[in-house]
Parts: sequence; structure tokens; C-alpha cells
Amino acid sequence: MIIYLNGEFVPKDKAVVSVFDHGLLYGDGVFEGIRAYYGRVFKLGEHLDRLYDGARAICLEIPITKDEMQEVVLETLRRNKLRDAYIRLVVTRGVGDLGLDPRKCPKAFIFCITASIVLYPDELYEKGLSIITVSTRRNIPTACIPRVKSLNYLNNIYAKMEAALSGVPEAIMLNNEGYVAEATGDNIFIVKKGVLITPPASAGILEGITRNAVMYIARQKGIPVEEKMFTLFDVYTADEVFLTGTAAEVIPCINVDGRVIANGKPGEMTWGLMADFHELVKSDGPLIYPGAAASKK
Ligand code: PXG
Repeated sequence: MIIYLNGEFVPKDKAVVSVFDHGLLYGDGVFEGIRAYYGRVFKLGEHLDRLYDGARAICLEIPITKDEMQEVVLETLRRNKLRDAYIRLVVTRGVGDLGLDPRKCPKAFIFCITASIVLYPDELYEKGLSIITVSTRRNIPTACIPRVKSLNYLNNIYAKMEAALSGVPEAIMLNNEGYVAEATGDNIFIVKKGVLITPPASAGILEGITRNAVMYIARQKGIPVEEKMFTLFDVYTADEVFLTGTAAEVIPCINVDGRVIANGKPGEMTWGLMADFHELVKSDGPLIYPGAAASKK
């Protein structure tokens, strides 16, 4: 496995960061989880936009351009001879002293890991997930902005831990006002009377790239889409519930907090959106190996 490490390509055992890196000391930095399908990097432009916007929001200057960063991702995939992959792109505040002050860190540090993907078991997609609501509330935007995909993931990890202790793979997090925000590493959608509904950015969520792709697909199909606040009552009484994320893609939920959703089976709209999402990934994003046939897996 070859890792991009701040300007160099190094083997896995040489890919190490300093103990003085503020990404490690304070969770100070931003990252992206990205997927490559069929030799293309899905929504790479959107991921880079989110990465650079997040960096700007935390006053972190990324020392290379978006075009150069795109090439970092593509070249790391090439060095690892990957066509279908999970990509982790990380920009930390870099090396500083032991104080908090980010101004003591002269240069951001960049690394990129590419790995073959471990797919979730098919059964989870066919049967749907049973999930719970956890007591950990999503970070309040006035304290730690959920829209920034920062290296500070303790909020989500608390929630994931609660889920794991209850024996479920994912969990719903509410915002501080009690509205449904998102899952620990996924966004949430409900379907009610033919309308697709997801919490707005103002609910205090990470605006997922998969979320945006699913809303786009739905609108293309003529499905009414609403971004609005809703509560657990709306989830329990929904016709369909599903989660979206880079790793999980589109995954149905059939039980929430012990309440069976509708008839307990993944719904029609969810199936349709899953199928269309799997089509979209075949044609979206830059080619890793331009010139080679793009469609062969
Ligand atoms: N909300 C949160 C809080 C996330 O961390 C999403 C939504 C979905 O966003 P995308 O852009 O992926 O559609 C995420 C995704 C994992 C993992 O291994 C997932 C994420 C981060 C780290 C790990 O499941 N983020």
C-alpha cells in the first residue's frame, strides 16, 4: 500500500505523522471520505469544494490548489492500481508547539490513503437496518460547526459508541432543539406520502455529498424533495426511512427505537433511489486512468 504523505509517495510503514501535529494533538484539521467506482472518483469536485470550504472556515490554509489536490487523489489511486476504492484525504494544521494556538503551526500537512473497499453485507441492504436514537446530541453549530468535516469527531464517536453498546450499526442524533439531525456518519431521509424529506443544513448537519446526489436524483425523477426540520414522531410514522453516506451509499432502515417502519420492509422509493444511485456512480467524476476504457470493472 502506497500513501501520499505531504508531497511524497511512501509505503504504509513509512507513512507516519509527528506527535506535535495539531491534527493529532487537538483534532485540528479537515478530511474527506471519498469513493472511486469503475475507475472514476465519484463527486471528487464536490468533495474538494467541501474540504477547501471547511479549511477556510477554520482558517486553515491548504498549501496546494484544488487541481493539485485532485491529482494527489488520482495519482495515489494509480500508484495502488485501484479502480474501486475508499479514499481518505486529510489536511491537518501541521506541526506546532504544545499550545492550542494554530498560528504556531506554519504549514498544513496533507496525506491521502486509498484502500480497497470493504462492502457492507448485502443482507443489510435487502432487509434494512434497525437503528436507535442516542442520547448524545449533535454538536451545536455555535460551538463546533457540523458543516465542517473536521478531524474532531468525538461527538460522532460518542454516538457510535452508544449505538454499538445497544447492538445496532447506526444511530439517529438529534440536534440541541430535539429535531432529527443525522446519523453518526450518514445523513437521514424520510418518505411521507410520496415526498422525500431530509433535515436542512440549519439543523446542524454535515451536508453529505451522497445526500446531495440523492436529492438531485429524486428531483430528476419528479419526486418532491423538501429540506425541513422534523422530529422522531415523523420518523416513527414515515412510510420509508433511509440513510445516505459515502461508505453506506443508500441504506434502508426498517426499525427505529423499536418502532417498525411501515410494513417493516425497505420501501419502493428507497429501492428506486438505491438503483439510480448505483447507475450514477458509473458515469460521474474524473477518470483515474484517462484513455483506458472507463466502463470495465
Ligand atoms: N454526516 C456525517 C456526520 C458524516 O460524517 C455523512 C453525514 C455523509 O456524508 P457523505 O459526504 O459521505 O455523503 C458523514 C460521512 C465511515 C465514515 O467510515 C463516514 C464519515 C466520516 C468518517 C467515516 O462511515 N462521514
